[in-house]
Amino acid sequence: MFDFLRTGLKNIFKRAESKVIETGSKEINSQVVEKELESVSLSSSTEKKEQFSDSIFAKKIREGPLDDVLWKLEIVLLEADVAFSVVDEIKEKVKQSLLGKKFDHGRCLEEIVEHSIKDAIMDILKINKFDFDSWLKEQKRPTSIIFVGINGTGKTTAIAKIANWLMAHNNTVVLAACDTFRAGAIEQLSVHADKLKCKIIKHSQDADPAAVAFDALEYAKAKRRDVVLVDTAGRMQTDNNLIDEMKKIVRVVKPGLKIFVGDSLAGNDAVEQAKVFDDAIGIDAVILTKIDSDSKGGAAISIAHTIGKPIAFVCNGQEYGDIIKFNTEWMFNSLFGD
Ligand SMILES: Nc1nc2c(ncn2[C@@H]2O[C@H](COP(=O)(O)OP(=O)(O)O)[C@@H](O)[C@H]2O)c(=O)[nH]1
Ligand SMILES: [Mg+2]
Repeated sequence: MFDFLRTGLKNIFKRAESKVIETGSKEINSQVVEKELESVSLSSSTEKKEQFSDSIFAKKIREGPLDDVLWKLEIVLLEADVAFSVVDEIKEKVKQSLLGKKFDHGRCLEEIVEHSIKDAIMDILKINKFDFDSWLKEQKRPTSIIFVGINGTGKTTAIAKIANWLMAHNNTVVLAACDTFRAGAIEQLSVHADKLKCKIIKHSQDADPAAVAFDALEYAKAKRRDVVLVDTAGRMQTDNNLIDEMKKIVRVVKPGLKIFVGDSLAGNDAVEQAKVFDDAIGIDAVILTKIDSDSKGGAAISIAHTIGKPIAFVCNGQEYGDIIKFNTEWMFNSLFGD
């Protein structure tokens, strides 16, 4: 996972050494040293002593070679499909933290650049504050969750995983088969319902998805079920009919949570799709799928920061258990851990 990006960033840390430094700006001349030593020892100010040692022993990070490091950082991030706006922000943060910075001879520049880049990426990831279990605890029952996204991103599979998760945490679940558009979609969700032993509400293909969602919610109210999971048809962001249909489902069931499901392999495209769905119905959180085959990590880094909505889960395989609650530390360790 994220191997491409991990390797690219490591190479930047290594290349930084010996490229961006110059010796302290003050010439080391024995007379100056003696004079300054004298005045410093007369003064009790530790600040003054530090300034003095800086001027003699520090090395400084210069702008020209730093630009070279920033340029390489930009290339690595863009190749990893990190969104443009996020790349710019990371570069700016790194530049601000490094430019003109002094460090003593004992410290290795590679480490300093590494810390600066890690800090900048951590800042970008911080938007991801969403805890599914805490959210669930606060909901009136039944609550509903709608899953939207384009075709094949993994919505139906993610629904089955979430159903499994909810049931393992003592919640009762109803599946709403609202993808009445794609042939085989109702059957696909029914197979999951059978395996998981949970209730599914379905109509025939081409039925009004909003009617299916309404029935599922009514069923959950009557039978005192906890959570309704609403599957929807994959739609291109340009397909207005399907977008309207999705808005209608949202009006009818007023979901407690609206989740955009994005395929991490789509990189920047996933970010663009998320924006369109967010504009149409207002997304609350994101699930990123297929990160088991994602070597780049661009979508995982940029999606939450770009649309301002957190990643709730990432999916890393096709089994029911292949779902991980997303948090910043997890992502950070996946990028930079051993
Ligand atoms: N490797 C991998 N495959 C996945 C993951 N999630 C879904 N898939 C596969 O992606 C394909 C499309 O998934 P599906 O749930 O039908 O997508 P939908 O059209 O959005 O409902 C299926 O073959 C899934 O098994 C994942 O996290 N990792
Ligand atoms: Mg589906």
